[in-house]
Amino acid sequence: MEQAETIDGVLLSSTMDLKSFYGLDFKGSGRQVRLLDPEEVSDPATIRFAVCWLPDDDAFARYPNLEMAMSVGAGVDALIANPSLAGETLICRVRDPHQADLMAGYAAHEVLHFLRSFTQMKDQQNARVWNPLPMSPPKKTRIAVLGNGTMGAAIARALGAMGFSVAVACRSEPAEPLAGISYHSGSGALDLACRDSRIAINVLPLTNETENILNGRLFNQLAPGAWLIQIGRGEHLHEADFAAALDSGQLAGASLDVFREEPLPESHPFWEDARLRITPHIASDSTPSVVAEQIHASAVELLQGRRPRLAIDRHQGY
Ligand code: OXD
Repeated sequence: MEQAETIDGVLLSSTMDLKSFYGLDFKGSGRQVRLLDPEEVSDPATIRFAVCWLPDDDAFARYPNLEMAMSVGAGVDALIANPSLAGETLICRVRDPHQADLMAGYAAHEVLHFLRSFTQMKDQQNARVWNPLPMSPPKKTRIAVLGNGTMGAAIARALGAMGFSVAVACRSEPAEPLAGISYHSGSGALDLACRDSRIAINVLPLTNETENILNGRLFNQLAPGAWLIQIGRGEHLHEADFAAALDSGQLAGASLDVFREEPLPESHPFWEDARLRITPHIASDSTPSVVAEQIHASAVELLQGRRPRLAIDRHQGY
């Protein structure tokens, strides 16, 4: 009987055991797709794709015939920046609707925490103080969502459903705009979305154009005493401008989930700043079953000589 054609991939991560975390075992799939840890690879020339999360700088150098590198997450910035990944190798990402819902949940939680003064409520509870604080109706509260990919769209939908006045900054007008949401595209999009917003939520992809985009200029567009929810990438934040905006009161504080260096070093001043709410890059995670399914589908597309549907545009950076 003729043997089914197979395609081999390798798992590359400097921080996690991808196989056990995502349950990446395609044994039940007719073994059309095989995934190996680097130490299981006897002939690197047979490896046609890699599944990655924060691979080492030289991780790809060993595999001369690599055609695709796939991120187990939504972000591909670490792959684009990897010096050992050849320029012509396709880059793919997972597109997980459940991950977008998790992201929306994190954003909604931080929005309400700030707007409904839950930190003060906890302080008051600790001091046995009964002191209701004023609140403003969601419709009159403008929130800027920076980015309109899978994550941004889910956040805008969730906040819109809660009645907030949501302004989305996007590269181009969406094909299917959500009712009740205002969209700003083109060169002035960020300024327009941020103008007079009480909260800015960053979910932009990290590209050369968006590095340091959370800077003094953007903070100054927001309403005085605004809140930043930073769930994009650490490199988006201009830390000196951020410190200045906190000290001037232009920003009341921020929820920070991503950092230039992760884990956030113990000596970093963010840890001690009472104006900040810090979480360890947990705003969302991709769902293991979706990751496994999308890796398998992309590998099969490659095997069949088709461009995987989850391939990104390297030029755009996402
Ligand atoms: C991702 C992330 O890229 O979790 O998916 O940051």
